[in-house]
Amino acid sequence: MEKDKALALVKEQLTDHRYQHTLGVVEAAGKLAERYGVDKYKAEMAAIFHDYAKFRPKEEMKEIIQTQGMDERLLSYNAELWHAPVGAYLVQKEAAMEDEDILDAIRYHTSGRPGMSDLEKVIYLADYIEPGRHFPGVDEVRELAKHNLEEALIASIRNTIMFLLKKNQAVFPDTFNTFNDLVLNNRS
Ligand code: DGI
Ligand code: FE
Ligand code: FE
Repeated sequence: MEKDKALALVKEQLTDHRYQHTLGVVEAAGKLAERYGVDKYKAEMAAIFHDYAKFRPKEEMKEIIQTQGMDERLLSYNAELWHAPVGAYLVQKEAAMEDEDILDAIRYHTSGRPGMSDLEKVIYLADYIEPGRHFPGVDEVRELAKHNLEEALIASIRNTIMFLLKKNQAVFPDTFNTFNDLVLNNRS
């Protein structure tokens, strides 16, 4: 698929603000892909589509999770988690995306998962550090991302977990498991 075609499909699904965020993720993902030897086309495609399902009605997302064999534990946690796996499903169904690496990068871009591929790491991180993000701690992660993909990813997941804990929000187990997996396997 052409990048422009993909962008046009996504633009229809998003608000202008969210589309601008998506363009930021594409830019960040392209740079990270070059830096860390990840397929740039796949990184840009996954970035373009990563928030495809962001504005689907909750009821529609819930039904897709229930009928398509997805992890139903998601339904007990924050609905913000749902657009990632549902997005992977809809991008395959509605945009005819068949590349499993790209679909996995979309699927796991919010929760992460243990054993993430480099492409998945690039998308998770690009989503966190894209130029339009301004939350506390993001500059430190941007610096880490220049030198070490794992260190940067660990910092971004740690920040996300701490952010949720401070708001007394439940943390999806995969997010903790991803953090543990990265810390335990990060040689240093
Ligand atoms: O879709 P975006 O806003 O670009 O970013 P995202 O897909 O990373 O969504 C992150 C949101 O999900 C963020 O506001 C935190 C929220 N969230 C809620 N519960 C969890 C969670 N994020 C993670 N990683 N794990 C959770 O358990
Ligand atoms: Fe997202
Ligand atoms: Fe995003």
